[in-house]
This record gives sequence, structure tokens and C-alpha cells, in this order.
Amino acid sequence: MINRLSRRSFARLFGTAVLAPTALATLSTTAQAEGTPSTPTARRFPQGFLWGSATASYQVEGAANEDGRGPSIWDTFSHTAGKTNNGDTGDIADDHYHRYKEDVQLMKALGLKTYRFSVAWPRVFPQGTGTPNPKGLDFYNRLVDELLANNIQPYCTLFHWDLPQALEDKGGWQSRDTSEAFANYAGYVAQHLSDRVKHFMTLNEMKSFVDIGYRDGRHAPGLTLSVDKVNQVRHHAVLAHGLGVQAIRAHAKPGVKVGLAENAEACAPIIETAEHIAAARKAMREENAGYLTAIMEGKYTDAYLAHHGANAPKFTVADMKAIGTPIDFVGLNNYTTTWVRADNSSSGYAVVPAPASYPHMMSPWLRVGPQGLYWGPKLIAEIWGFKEIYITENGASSTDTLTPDGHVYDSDRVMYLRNYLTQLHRAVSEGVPVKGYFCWSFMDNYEWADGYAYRFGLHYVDFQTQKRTPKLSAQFYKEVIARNGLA
Ligand code: GBH
Repeated sequence: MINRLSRRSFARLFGTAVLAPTALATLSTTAQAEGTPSTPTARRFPQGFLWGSATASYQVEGAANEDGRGPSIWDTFSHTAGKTNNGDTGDIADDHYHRYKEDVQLMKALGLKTYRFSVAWPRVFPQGTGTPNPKGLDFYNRLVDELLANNIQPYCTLFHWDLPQALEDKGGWQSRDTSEAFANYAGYVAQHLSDRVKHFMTLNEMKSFVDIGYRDGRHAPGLTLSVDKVNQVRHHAVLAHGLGVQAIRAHAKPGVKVGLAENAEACAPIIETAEHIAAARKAMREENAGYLTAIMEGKYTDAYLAHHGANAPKFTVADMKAIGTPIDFVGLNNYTTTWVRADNSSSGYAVVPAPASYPHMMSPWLRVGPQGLYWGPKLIAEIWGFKEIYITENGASSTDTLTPDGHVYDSDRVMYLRNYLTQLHRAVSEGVPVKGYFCWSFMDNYEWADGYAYRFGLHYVDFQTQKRTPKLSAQFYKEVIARNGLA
């Protein structure tokens, strides 16, 4: 008892739970053992806040050639020499396809209320269109049943970048047909899962797969298209989202909610004064004009069209109407903050460039800016009047190492998560309607072109043995969930 009490006061003193290393192995929580004491400084989240974690099909499943799965553009890309770090592929990844039951038990041990996964399109339609492969969908039936049996709500993403190679061979996202094919596939999955899955997200991070896959060539399919062509790919992505929303609504059981998971630039005022805040609000619309803004408003902004001139996408009135189909929730993937200041230019704002000394996590792009989790959802709610927002991804890479006695002391990730969640708390305590948060990622996985060297998991994965070990950050997150708060 004395031991427990002193641990609790220690936790209060330092604003978080500090546990003896031995507690890590069992993931016990002080909050559960002692009830959740409420203190004036407790920083609790709203009741029913949905604490979750996320993964994506190609990054965790493995079983690349099983049960009739067709190849995706990531199979092709990762098997092309020189495209990924160390030549790593997702052939085996976390072997989650075979180990999902064990993984759901780890989710349960963490106390997750919800889990966000993605369906691999080429498992369900190996050729992208045509005859569905029942064995492919069966995996997701099993996964969803297992989650529900353990009281974890499934949140399902329909496209997290693993486009069927057969569609890429016919032009991929350069072709409008892919948008239509996506809608058919999305409607089919919704029809079969919506008796149990109540939240669907259409596409994950259009901005990433379009810009990095079709413009920069660093992600599959590895193209470096001209600006006009990239703009058309972008248009087909937002169109796929809109047609997908309509198809899901047409085929799903009543009461299903539809949204997306976009890594919108989270624009934040570099100084919190009225003029810089006004600048951040303008930036939020214009910096996301090709993606989230088009979806929210059913049109491209004048500045976006003027900027691209003759290179602007070709579209019809009907396209824009489909793109603007109202959605039930916005999912925001957020890792970084886009700092903005007021400026005398015609746009009224300027993005503040990051100095070389700017702090980042293991991934060089992952510059630490917790305020995105406050300003991102706050400005989205303000500008577009949104009532339901989720943070569909947030997390960090770290140079995790397993100690000889089997621990991972990822204090940098704990610090990162605490800082970001503090800003998220600031948002919800002001009434910004954020309903849930998904930590990326549930376990270390295939970090796309960076391969397995960049770890984002709450669980450490030994990719030789597939052993999962909860990191210190898992212990931290478990405490957050159990307390529904930060202290
Ligand atoms: C998310 O992307 C993805 O949804 C998820 O699959 C991924 O594992 C996770 O975050 C962690 O990265 O090669 O220098 O051009 C986050 C946004 C956009 C970050 C693309 C990495 C590539 C940087 N990502 N970016 S670079």
C-alpha cells in the first residue's frame, strides 16, 4: 500500500505515471489498481473519448501471396531494386494476417477502445475490378469479429496506398476509371462489413500518395509526372473519395458514418495574436486547396485554379458535386505543424520555413510541432463547421533499442506523445469536437520506402521472430487510456 501510494504521489509530482521497469512486462496500470483519482490538474478528456491505434494493410499484414491476393503497386515498387531502404518489402511485414488474434489480445491489454485498420483492395478484388475474391474479404470478417469480441470498435480505411497493380497497368490514378473502380470496391466492402463496422474512411492521405507517388517518385508507383498530370491524378483521388462516399452510403446498413483520413497541413500561427491567427486560418484553406478544401467546399479555390492556370485539372460540374458530397466526420493524420505568419502578400499569409536546427524525430521529415493537434482540428471545426473530428494518426519514429532484459525505453516517443496530447487536450477542453485519437502505430511495421529501420510502434517487433514487446510508450499510453487523461 505504501509503495502504491508513493508511486501515485510520484506520478502526481511529475505529471505522469512513472512505473518501475518490472511493471512494463505485465502492462499493469496504477489507475486501474487504484481507481482514477481526480485532481484539479488532471487534464481529463471528455467522457467516452475514443482512444485508439492504427495500422495499414501493406505495412502489417504480410501474406502477400496468400488466399488469392493480387499484386499491388507496392509489391512491384518494393521488389524493384533501389526503391526502398535495404530493399525491404512488405512480403512478410508483421505477419499480422496470421497473428491477428495475438495482436488483438495486445490491443486489449493496452485498453484500446478502437482500432483503425485498412482493407487491402487487391485481396478483395485481385484485378481491381471484376470478380471479388471471397477469401480476401474473409480475413477482414475474421479480424472485425475478433475486435468486437474483445470490445474494440473497428474503424475501417478502404485505401491505404496498396492499389491493385492491374489498375496501375491501365493508368492507375491517372485514369478516371480508377476513381470509379474505387467506388465499386468501397461499396462492396461496406455492404459486407457494415453490419459490424460503423465507421468507414475512404482514402488515407491523398496528399501523400499523389505527391510522393506520382510527382516525386519516392513512393509507388514511382512516377515523376508533369504538373498538369499530377493535378489530374489529384483530381481523380478527391473524385474517388466523393464517389466512394456515395457508394458506401448506397450499399451500407443505415447508421454508418463515412469520412476520410487526410494529412491536411495543420497550419498554426507562429505567434498567437489575432493577425497571425487570421493568417493561419487563410493558410489552412489554401495550403489544402487540392485536397481537403476541395472536399469540404465542393470546389477548387480561385487561388488554386489561378496558380495552376493552364495546368489546372480538367473537371465537370458533376465531378465537383460528387467531391463535395457531405461527410460525417473528418479524420486528420497529424505529425507536424505548418507554422504561418501574417504577411502583406495577396494571400495574406506566409509559411515560416524551418531552420536547420529545428528538432525532429528519427524520420528527418518528422519535425516536432505539437500545436498542430490544437490548431488543426480547431481551424477545421471553425472554417467548415465540423461537428465530428478524429485524429486518425499521430505518432513518432524513434531509434528504439531492445535492452538485453527485453525493454524499450523510448522516452523521446513518450515526450512526443505527451506534448501532442497536451495540445489535443487544449482543443477538446475548448469544445473543439474531437471524438477520438489513433496513435500511429500499434506496432513497428513496414515504413514504406524507409523499410523496417524506422519504427513507429507502441510495440517493438523483432522482425526475425515476430515477437512483440510493449515499449515504455505503450505503458504511457495505457495510463492515458485508463485515466482518460494526462495526469
Ligand atoms: C503516414 O504518413 C502514413 O499514413 C503511414 O502509412 C505512415 O507509416 C506514417 O504516417 C508514418 O510515416 O520521403 O521525405 O518525402 C505521414 C505523412 C508523408 C510522412 C510522406 C512521410 C515522406 C517524406 N508522410 N512523408 S519524404
